[in-house]
Amino acid sequence: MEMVPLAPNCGVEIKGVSLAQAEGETLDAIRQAIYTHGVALFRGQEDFTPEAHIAFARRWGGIDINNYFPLTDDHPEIAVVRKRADQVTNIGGGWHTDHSYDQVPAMGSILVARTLPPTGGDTLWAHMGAAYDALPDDLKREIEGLEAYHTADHIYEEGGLYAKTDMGGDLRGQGLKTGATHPVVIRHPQTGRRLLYVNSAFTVNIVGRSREESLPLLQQLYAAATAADNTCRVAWEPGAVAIWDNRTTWHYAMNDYQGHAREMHRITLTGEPLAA
Ligand SMILES: O=C(O)CCC(=O)C(=O)O
Ligand SMILES: [Fe+2]
Repeated sequence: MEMVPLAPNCGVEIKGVSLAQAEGETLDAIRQAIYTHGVALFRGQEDFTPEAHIAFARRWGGIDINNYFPLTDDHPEIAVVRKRADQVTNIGGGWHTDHSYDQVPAMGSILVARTLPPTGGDTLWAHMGAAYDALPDDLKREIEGLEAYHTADHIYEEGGLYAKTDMGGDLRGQGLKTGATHPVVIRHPQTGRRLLYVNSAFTVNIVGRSREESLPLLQQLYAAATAADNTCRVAWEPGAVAIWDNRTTWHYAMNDYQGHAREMHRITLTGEPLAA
């Protein structure tokens, strides 16, 4: 197994492993690399079938079923992240952290490229440990001990962000109500590293402050989070798989392939409660 960083502060490519076979010490090393680098890219995984995808996720731990994305007919564990050639809107086309609106947010995801556009459709990640470390000391002091409220309702509800687009009809769960409170700075459950844990998609306000009062601080943190130094970018190819840690990273799916279809298979991995 060989590990090559994707960028100085975010992401790693892991070479010389077959995810369909990985278990035991190999799986432990993969896990550790993802906790540290935030996201790992694996190329040449042509034998990572839907069955292998599910089996690998079970070897990792629990599977969370996503409440909003369409599921594959044969495998309810697999969510379909699909944009048809005639659709304009994509899924995940803004910086976000999956499932931060759950009180026990998903640990991460395993995303497999199934149908790719001729060019474009890259995914970007930003490392929230690097983002926290780079904050000025006075801003670190200002956010010490704060908590924030997260929900997905404004994104997925009837009349919400997606419902207003041509992606609205594909999504489920419009009647669901979500809401969770997390520290603004968490410690990674495995590595102990301090991570910025607010995001522009699902974080609504700082606990004890209105949305309006919260926005200046949140926007300052969001701008710092996606500084180029914290990010990495993956250009997909057939057989590529990415596994990321939602606590450690944000991600962003580029929507620069209008007129072409793109389809990814995602399994969401169960996480644990987060603490400061
Ligand atoms: O399609 C992608 O590259 C990522 C989409 C996304 O945000 C997700 O699967 O959570
Ligand atoms: Fe996402």
